[in-house]
Amino acid sequence: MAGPGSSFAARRKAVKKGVQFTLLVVGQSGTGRTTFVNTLCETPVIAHKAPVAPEMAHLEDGIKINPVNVELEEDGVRISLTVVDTPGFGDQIDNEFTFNEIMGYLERQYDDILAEESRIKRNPRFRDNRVHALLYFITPTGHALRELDIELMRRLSPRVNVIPVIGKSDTLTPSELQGFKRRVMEDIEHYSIPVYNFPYDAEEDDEETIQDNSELRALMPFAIVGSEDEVEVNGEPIRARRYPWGLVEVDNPQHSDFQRLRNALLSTHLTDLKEITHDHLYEMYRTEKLSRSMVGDAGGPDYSADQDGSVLPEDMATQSVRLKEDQLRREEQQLRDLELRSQRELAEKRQELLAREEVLRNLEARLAQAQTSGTPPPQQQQQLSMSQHGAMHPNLTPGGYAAEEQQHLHNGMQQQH
Ligand SMILES: Nc1nc2c(ncn2[C@@H]2O[C@H](COP(=O)(O)OP(=O)(O)OP(=O)(O)O)[C@@H](O)[C@H]2O)c(=O)[nH]1
Ligand SMILES: [Mg+2]
Repeated sequence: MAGPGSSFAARRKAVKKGVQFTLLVVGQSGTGRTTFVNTLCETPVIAHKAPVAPEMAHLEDGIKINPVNVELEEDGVRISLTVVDTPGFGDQIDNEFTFNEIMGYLERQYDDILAEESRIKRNPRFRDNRVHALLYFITPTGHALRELDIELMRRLSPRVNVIPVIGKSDTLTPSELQGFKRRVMEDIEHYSIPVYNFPYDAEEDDEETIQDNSELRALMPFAIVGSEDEVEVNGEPIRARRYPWGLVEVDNPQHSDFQRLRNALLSTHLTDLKEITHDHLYEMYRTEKLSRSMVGDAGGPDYSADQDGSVLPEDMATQSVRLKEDQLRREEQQLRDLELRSQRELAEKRQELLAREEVLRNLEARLAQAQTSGTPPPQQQQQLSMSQHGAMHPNLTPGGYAAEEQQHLHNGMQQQH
C-alpha cells in the first residue's frame, strides 16, 4: 500500500531514472478539465476549446482523445507526465459511443504491452502508454451522481484507477460541498463502483501511511479549483480565481483539495497507482483476453472453460506458451526470409563484380597495347583533352571509373587470385 512510508529503494531508483506517469481526464464539457491540467502542469499544455458559432451548436462533434506530454519535477524526481484529455465526452444524446471510445483507448494500451511481452526480441524504443489514473470530473450540480457519471465510472473502473473529483468546486458553498461529497460517496458505495480509494492495510501498513491514506479517502471526491492566473497577495504571486467578493486560492487547503490531490498523484501515490495498474488491472485484462482467445479458438487444442465458466490456470499457462511458440515461429520465418534475401543480394553483387573485372581486364589490355604502340587509346585521348579544359572530375580515370572504385576492383581481383 502506498504512502509516505512506501519503498525507499523505489524512490532512489525513480530519482535517478525519472518516472513516467499517464493521467486521463474525463468529464463533461465545461467542468474545468483544461484549466485543471494547465494548473497541474503549471504551464498551458492544453488549449481551451474555441467558441462554437450558434449555427453549429446543435452538431455533435464526437469524442477526441488527445494525449500531451510534459516534463515535470516533483521533490527532485523527474516525471514524464502524459495527460490524455477527452473533449466531447458526455456531449451526445446517446453516450454509448463515447464510453466505448475511452474503453477502447485503455484496452489498446494493454494490447500493446501484451504484444510486446510476447516478442522474443524486445523493442528498446517501446513506450508503455498504459493509463495509471483516470480523473473523473463530476459536474458541480450539488445534488448527487447522475446516470452518466455512474455508468462511466462503473464501466471503466475494472480497467483503470478511477479517481472522482468535483470540477469548479468553488461554485458550491462549503456546506453544499460537504453534502454533495457525501451523497456522491453514498452513490459510489451503493452501486459498488470500485474507484481508487487510497487503499491501506490496517494490520500491515505503518501508522503514517494509514493516517495519510485515510485522510485522502475522507476528502473524496476531491474538490477541484483551477486557475491559470496569478494574483499578487502580500507581494507574493499566488494562483487564484478573483471574484468581486474575494479570492479563491488554488493551493489553499481551506479553499480546495487541489494541492492534496496533486501531491497524491505526482508524489505519494504515484508508485501505488502504477503498481495497481500493472499488477492488478493489467493482469486481469490479460487473463480475460487470453481466456477469451482460448474459448474462441476452434482450431487449437480444447481449452474450454470450466463448468462455472472460469478457465483453469494450467490452461492459461498452456495458452501463454502457445502464443509464445507462434511468435517464435513467425520470427524464425522472418529470419529465414532475411537470410534468403541476403544470399540473393550477395549473388547479384558477385555477378556485378565479375562483370566489372572483365571491363577492367579489357581496359588494362588496351592500355598495354597502346603503350607498346606508343599512342594513347581513343577514349583516353578524349578525356585527357577534357582535363586540360578543367571539365573532368578529378577522381575520374581513363575509362570513366572513379579512382577509388578502380582501386577497389583491383584489390578484389588480387584477393580472388
Ligand atoms: N468557477 C470556476 N470556474 C472554472 C474553474 N476551472 C475552470 N473554470 C472556468 O470554466 C470554463 C470552462 O473551463 P475549461 O477548463 O475550458 O473546461 P473544459 O472541461 O476543458 O471544457 P471543454 O474543453 O469545453 O470540454 C472556463 O470559463 C474556465 O475559466 C474552477 O475551478 N472554478
Ligand atoms: Mg477543455
